[in-house]
Amino acid sequence: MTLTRLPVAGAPKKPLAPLRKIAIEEHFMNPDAMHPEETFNPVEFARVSGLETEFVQVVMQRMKDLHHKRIEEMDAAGIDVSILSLTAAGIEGIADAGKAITAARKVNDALAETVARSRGRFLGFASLPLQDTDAALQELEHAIGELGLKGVMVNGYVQDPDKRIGHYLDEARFAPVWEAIAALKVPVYIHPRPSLPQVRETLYAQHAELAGATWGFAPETATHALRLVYSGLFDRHPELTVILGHLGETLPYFSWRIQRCFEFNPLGHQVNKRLQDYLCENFYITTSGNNFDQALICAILTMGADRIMFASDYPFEMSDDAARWIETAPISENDRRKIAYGNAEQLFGLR
Ligand code: GRE
Ligand code: ZN
Repeated sequence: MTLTRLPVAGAPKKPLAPLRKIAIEEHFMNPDAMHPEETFNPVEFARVSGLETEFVQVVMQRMKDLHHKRIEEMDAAGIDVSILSLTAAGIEGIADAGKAITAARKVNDALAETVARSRGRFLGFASLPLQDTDAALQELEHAIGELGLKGVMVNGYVQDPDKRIGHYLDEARFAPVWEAIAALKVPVYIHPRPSLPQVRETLYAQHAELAGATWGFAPETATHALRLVYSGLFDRHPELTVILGHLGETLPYFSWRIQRCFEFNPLGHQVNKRLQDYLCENFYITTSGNNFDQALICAILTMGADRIMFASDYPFEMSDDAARWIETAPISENDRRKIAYGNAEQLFGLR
């Protein structure tokens, strides 16, 4: 008789403890709080985001569920806590400031209730009516100070009443908001939204399939982040923390070239540090919707594992795909734990 298998003498009887996770970019929508013609028209959402309508229909159902299937999916993925945020374009997409103010208050109050009822499974990011900075300051105080939300979600540029104009957060009008955020010591998540119509009509003409999460969201959001850096925001407020999704919207990969070209061509802009330094000191990135070993390793080599947090980008992605990926990605166990939950615990004061 020939035996071909080795004896399993000391095999552990119990499986290893599963990797617990905190997920940082997990979206919901609140149709009750929003004005239907302002946002969440599924056909319009599909059109501007470059999505198939069938995909949007499923995503919208998953989006509205804050109880059953969502919790089941979290359990199956080993996600202890999800930090919930209003999906893009959210409050930022509302052209009318008055409507934005009302909607933000409703969304934040309802979110705080959902968090309170969740027995610790949910935390939340606040939405701000940035169309009116005084109102945004009030809402910030309410949402963070009174409701206990954990930071601010900003879905890209803030809509001007003129639909072809968007306001990026480096504009001077937002200076008091950044000051208040710095004082509160909470992070700001800058999430993609579709580029302005004139960009979609030109750069993505005949190529709606490229305008959204495939590609267009990344340069849109990376540019927003770079505008913050080169406006000197982080020199004025070195304690600010900005979070980017999708493993940094390409910035870790491109940071050397940006820095290099900026050094030769600053065109009147001056900042104190290298881009890589700002990425390491003022930014966190999440793994949302980018379960790619090579990109993760680039991000670790650029920013360090201390600056990366797990996210699944529910409901646009399957949480269990993201979970199985981070559980087996070719990185150290120490880095895996930091990314899965440790960095989030530290940043959001959950320990
Ligand atoms: C996201 O939240 O990342 C997202 C959208 C819209 C389409 C696809 C997608 O907001 O991943
Ligand atoms: Zn997202």
